[in-house]
Amino acid sequence: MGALRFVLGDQLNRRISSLVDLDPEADLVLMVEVTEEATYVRHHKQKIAFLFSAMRHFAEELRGEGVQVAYVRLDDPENTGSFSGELARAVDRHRPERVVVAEPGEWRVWDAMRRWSERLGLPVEIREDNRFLCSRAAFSRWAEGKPAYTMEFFYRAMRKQTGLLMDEAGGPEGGRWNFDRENRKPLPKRADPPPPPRFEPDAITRDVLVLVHERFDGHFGRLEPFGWAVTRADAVAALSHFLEHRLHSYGDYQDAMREGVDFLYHSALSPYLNSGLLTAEEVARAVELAWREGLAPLNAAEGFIRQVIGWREYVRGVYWHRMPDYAATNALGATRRLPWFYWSGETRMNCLADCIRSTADHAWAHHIQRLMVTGNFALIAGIRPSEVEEWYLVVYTDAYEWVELPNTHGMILYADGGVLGTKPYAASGAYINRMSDYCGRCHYDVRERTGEKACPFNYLYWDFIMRHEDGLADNPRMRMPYTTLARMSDAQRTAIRESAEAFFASPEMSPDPPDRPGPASARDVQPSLL
Ligand code: DLZ
Ligand code: SF4
Repeated sequence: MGALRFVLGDQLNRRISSLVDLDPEADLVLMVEVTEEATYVRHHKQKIAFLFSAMRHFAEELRGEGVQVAYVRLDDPENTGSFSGELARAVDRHRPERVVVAEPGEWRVWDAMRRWSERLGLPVEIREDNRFLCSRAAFSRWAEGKPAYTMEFFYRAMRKQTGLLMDEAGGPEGGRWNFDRENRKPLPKRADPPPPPRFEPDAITRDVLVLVHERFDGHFGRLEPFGWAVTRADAVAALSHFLEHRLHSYGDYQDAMREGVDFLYHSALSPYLNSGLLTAEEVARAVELAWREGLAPLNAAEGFIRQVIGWREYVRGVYWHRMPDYAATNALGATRRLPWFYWSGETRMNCLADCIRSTADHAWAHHIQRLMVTGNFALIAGIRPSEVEEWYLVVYTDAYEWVELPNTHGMILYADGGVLGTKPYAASGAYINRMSDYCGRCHYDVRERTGEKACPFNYLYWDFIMRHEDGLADNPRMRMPYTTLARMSDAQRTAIRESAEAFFASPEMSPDPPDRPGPASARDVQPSLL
């Protein structure tokens, strides 16, 4: 036979570089469901189900085209459980001339992949992942020698490169590159955002749901109801629904939160983008067209396109440019264990309870919940980066390390000391109160700064500011809080310190499940979840 083309679970695109020159007569496509990928961190049940079902559908589509596919199911008795093991077994079985694969999304897999050729005694061609608009090499050329990787400049270069939202004179549409200032409105009471469509599980998905229920029942999150699109056609339908029903208000309310309204005006397309069902380019072009046709204002289209061709490409670039060292830093010296409530959702802090509930229900939460609620809390409470990172990688359907690590390690936790962001995104309860309706139904009082009833975000924020005075007070973007801190009396500082200490010692912050004391980590416990 000709080439063995290995397609990983997050590479489900017919135009991916590893398939562009596929010869259906001579080549074979290999796809494998393997325990190692599902359990190196214990992914959310819906994330595994989404990917297995999308993989099985993709294999069916290829077969429908006449392509030969070797698809190894998780419950195949001969399954060795790993990418490397399954590739070796497939090479033994099919004796290809060479292996072709697109570069993976995680350093760990890349590291193994680089050794495949030697291990197999066969040429292994690792091709650039052409789903990204900026290659790893192009990003490194852009970043090399720069003292800071300023996302805004990267984004402008991407706008010029793609021509997206550029006017005829070569400038940005609307005369500005960035309309972020317009995109911070709280949600008005009367707003009633239509949720994204749900897709009824077909026979393939139902089979996968049974498998996930049997094999991964101890993993975090609810498996059902399951409503993600698992085919390209349905992902395209989800994109159309977003363009028609939510894009128009995406910009205005992208930072808003409302209890029990999980999707607001967000697209929830990230699982499809990151697994290959949709590409960044087609989604960004569709959004631009929607704006040109008058379906959405410029601040919405620009805000969305910035996330897709700016931020998303940028974090991937930083990841590959800085790995493997990037993950190892802990600039703020955070060492506290991740509280158990991140897994159980059982906390009296209403904002956190709702964001974790949404995460358990859908394996998804929107960016401001991830950044300013679960993320902000982990930052100001000083939670150990590796534990927070594992949580983010586990719980979200769209999470692969290339996107999760820079967002968590850099953007949320400032553990990279400012490679990605210019300051830590720390905020007190006032921010959450301004952008949501969470505080009205909370056990804690957002107006109180210290004491038992005070919102923990308030004293943890000021405790964070005090703890890091040495490292952060000179940062020009932190001038405001340090000016306020300088005006605080010793008694106020002591009260903050004492409230924080009492909270850290309270059951809310325990890293262990209430009925199971002792060391526990997400890897070795069975969260009995929500
Ligand atoms: C996330 C994931 C899971 C849960 N399972 C599989 C799998 O069984 N087979 C597969 O090919 N890919 C899976 N993935 C996605 C991989 O983890 C992903 O391709 C790597 O992290 C590299 O990006
Ligand atoms: Fe969250 Fe504090 Fe508001 Fe409660 S009072 S919902 S803990 S911000």
